[in-house]
Amino acid sequence: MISRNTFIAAALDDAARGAEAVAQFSATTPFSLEQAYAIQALSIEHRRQRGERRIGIKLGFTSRAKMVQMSVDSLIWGWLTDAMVEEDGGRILLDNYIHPRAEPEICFLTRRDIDRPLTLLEATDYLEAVAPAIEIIDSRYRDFRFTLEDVVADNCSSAGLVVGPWSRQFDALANLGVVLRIDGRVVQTGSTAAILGHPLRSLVQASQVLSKAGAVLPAGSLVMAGAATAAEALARGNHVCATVGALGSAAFHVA
Ligand code: 0L1
Ligand code: MG
Repeated sequence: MISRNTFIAAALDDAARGAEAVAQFSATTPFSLEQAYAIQALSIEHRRQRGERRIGIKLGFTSRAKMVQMSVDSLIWGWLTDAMVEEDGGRILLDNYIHPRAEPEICFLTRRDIDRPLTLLEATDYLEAVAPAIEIIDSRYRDFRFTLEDVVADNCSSAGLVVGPWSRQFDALANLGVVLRIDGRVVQTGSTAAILGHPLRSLVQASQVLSKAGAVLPAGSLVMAGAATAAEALARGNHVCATVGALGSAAFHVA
């Protein structure tokens, strides 16, 4: 008989592939956060078996705005794969998603293996570059309703990412203005300071969660630091642009 973890992982993978929502699993039988990360690992294994490659990790709920929007109070993390990357300035297909939302983020490119918990002072030594980015989240749960355990099992709603121009402006990161525009209209504003007080703290947190999971993030990986604002729902025809101060912008069309 297959285990419940295996069943949930396969159901979430099917939901993502078929762009069809499922009901929350914790509503029938609650499961622990530890079990949720085990389910997440199993669902990533499905992607790996289809030829997808892990390219980094994302942190979620790193700002008050996101925690309040989704009524949770803990930082979470999930895996990014090569199949999730969408081209900057390109178009995404709405039909590939269930009910996608966009949130403005910062993306880090690492230059050394992250194989132990880092301090804030060490963080920039581990970085090759930083870029403005947009995360496309797409909960596999109906109506975007989930518990913390559900969303972790669902790889933290990870669905797509668009990464803008890379630079090495690490000193500027503390308090950059963040603006999300849809069809030219400003829909969200914030500051990079909203990401754990300083986005580099996301890298420190990333190193801690990886160490706890017994995982090493190889040099050349991406780390999505988390959103500075709440996420916005997407509709066909939208042009979405996130600007992060001097780092510049990332953008895409929804077709
Ligand atoms: O901040 C995040 O990226 C969390 C994503 C998971 C929750 C959500 O779907 O909003
Ligand atoms: Mg995010």
